[in-house]
Amino acid sequence: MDFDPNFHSGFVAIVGRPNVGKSTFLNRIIGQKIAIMSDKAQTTRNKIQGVYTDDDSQIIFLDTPGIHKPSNQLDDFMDKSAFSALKDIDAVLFMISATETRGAGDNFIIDQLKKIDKPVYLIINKIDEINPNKLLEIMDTYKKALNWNEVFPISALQGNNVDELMDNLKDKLPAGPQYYPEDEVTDHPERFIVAELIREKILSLTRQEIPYSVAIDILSMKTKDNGNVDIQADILVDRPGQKGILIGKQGSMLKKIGTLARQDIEDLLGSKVYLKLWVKVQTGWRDNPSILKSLGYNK
Ligand code: GDP
Ligand code: MG
Ligand code: K
Repeated sequence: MDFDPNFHSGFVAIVGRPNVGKSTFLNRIIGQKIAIMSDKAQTTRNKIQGVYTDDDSQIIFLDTPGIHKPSNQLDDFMDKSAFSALKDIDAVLFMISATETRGAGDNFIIDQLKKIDKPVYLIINKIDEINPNKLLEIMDTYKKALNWNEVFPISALQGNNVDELMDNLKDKLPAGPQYYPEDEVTDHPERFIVAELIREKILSLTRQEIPYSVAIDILSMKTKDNGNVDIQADILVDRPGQKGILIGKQGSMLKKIGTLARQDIEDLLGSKVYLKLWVKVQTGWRDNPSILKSLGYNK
């Protein structure tokens, strides 16, 4: 690998409660829909790696899942993957929302961050929603919580102060190689992103708040001679009632999910997509290690 002493690179973890704007931030700086967004909490289940590259730097971002109390194996997995990620990183962005008061979730994360010996930035997001007095108040609330390396108020949505944050971050990273080719925006297989796009549609179309009871299993993904992509996937649910909801009256819900997901997948892959979905009841999949493993939760 070429080594240019003026090139800075490293791994940066983004942590923070659900819905503070982590995915919005990643999407803004990387400019591609690789981190899945939703108004519902916990959409980002796996850590998604986004790669930012410019002339003199490369930053590999880890978008970690929301941190919460473990209650089953999947939650355990999430906690482990979120914090094992912190060992190999060069800096952490701890993001909060200016519109929310400091809570137990924030304190839990701060306690974890105390254990690591890396620069930690406090990112106060959504400043477009508040007035300057409120911002000072928030800074005061967090000032003594941790020995922050930097404090950056930003709006991930509107872009305020985001360039300044990125410049600062680049300076802080060590001289290092370009780990990934420039055109590679994620090192996750396309399958994973496709599954997340399908899951995103399910969460936004069904109003139920059952964050973990739906999983997507991509059975096959094939490019045909004419360039079209054939995708077959199972939607796994926990209970028969959920199957009914997802299929809908005469299949109407499943059709809607399929249509919306297909459009996004076509945008992502840049080819015509044929998407076939099935709904299957697999009671207790969340606590079944072999199913979790087959779905890619095998860290
Ligand atoms: P995540 O769960 O931390 O990844 O949060 P998301 O990026 O999914 O954002 C959650 C919600 O907050 C979405 O509706 C975003 O549009 C919104 N949001 C994110 N950043 C900002 C911001 O800077 N300002 C405002 N007003 N809304 C934001
Ligand atoms: Mg997210
Ligand atoms: K979210």
